[in-house]
Amino acid sequence: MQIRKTALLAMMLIVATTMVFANGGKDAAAGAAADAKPVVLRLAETHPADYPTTLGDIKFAELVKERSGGRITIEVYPGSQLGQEKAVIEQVQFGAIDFTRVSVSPLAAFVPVFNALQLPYLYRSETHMWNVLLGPIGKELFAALEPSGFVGIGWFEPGARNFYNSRRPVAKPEDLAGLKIRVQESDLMVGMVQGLGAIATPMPYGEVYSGLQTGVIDGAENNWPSYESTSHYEVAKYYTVDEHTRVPEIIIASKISMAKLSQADIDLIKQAALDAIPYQRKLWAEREKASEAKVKAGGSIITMIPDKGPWQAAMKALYDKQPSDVKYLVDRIGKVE
Ligand code: GTR
Repeated sequence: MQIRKTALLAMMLIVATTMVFANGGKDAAAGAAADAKPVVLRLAETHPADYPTTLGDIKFAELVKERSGGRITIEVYPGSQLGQEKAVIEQVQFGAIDFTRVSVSPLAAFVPVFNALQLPYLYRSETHMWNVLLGPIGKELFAALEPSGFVGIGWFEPGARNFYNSRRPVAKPEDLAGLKIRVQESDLMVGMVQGLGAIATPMPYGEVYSGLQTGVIDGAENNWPSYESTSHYEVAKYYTVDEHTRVPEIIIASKISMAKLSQADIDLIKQAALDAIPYQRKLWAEREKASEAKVKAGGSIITMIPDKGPWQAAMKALYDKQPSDVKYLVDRIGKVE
């Protein structure tokens, strides 16, 4: 009797164990099925569909789709359909938009240490900037995004920014005196324009054309492709090639959206963004030339600045008033090859 009881217990144990294992297997399969569920994510872009940076976003989305076997779709919404940059960054922060490609300038209003990447005359060249972005400093800055609810995904080429206005040719900083210049929604950019003796007006990108047209502002500043694609050159024909900043373009994701993905998927997304860079940079270089030719043909009057010395000197106060974490990074950026 005792033996039969023990045998029964042993059998029950085997059955129970088998059930546990079977169930464990089922859970694992369910996990894999959940991973395999298609995901659709949205990316907000301010530029029009044919702009090199938007095409870079699209390349990034294509790589993600291909490498996830069609499982992860990133829909790119160009032309500020999802809002202007500052508003979009806020939405990314609380998870209503999954990704955005923005300029570091408005992002620095949320994560101020990013000001270290947009100070005037910071980089010796485009190559210097890329070495900073793709090196340890770029990685540290990505990490600095996380406490504010963002995940750093990738960088794109921004070109150099130049001043333009509707009033007069500008050949030296003093020529800007009294002009109302639109800047991105960034305190650092306000400080930069004030340092040059002009009146800074922060304003969303999408409002600049009418601002110039109605005379609410006299000028703005941007790279050749933006000056051309927005048609600002039609209403502000004096363009000064002072190349005061290179403000990196960045793709960020919402931490809330990324928390729903596996680490393997996040890694796949980051690698895709990295691999889209050469494509965007190639298109960027082509568009810079095409835009320059187009605005010149359209009647823009170009002032070259061979000696940037006086412009750089006017920025000293801006450097001096940076907090210590920014100064520390600026110092390290200077040492990057
Ligand atoms: C462009 C940049 C945009 C936007 C714009 C602006 O160069 O690519 O993301 O920041 O400048 O001036 O607002």
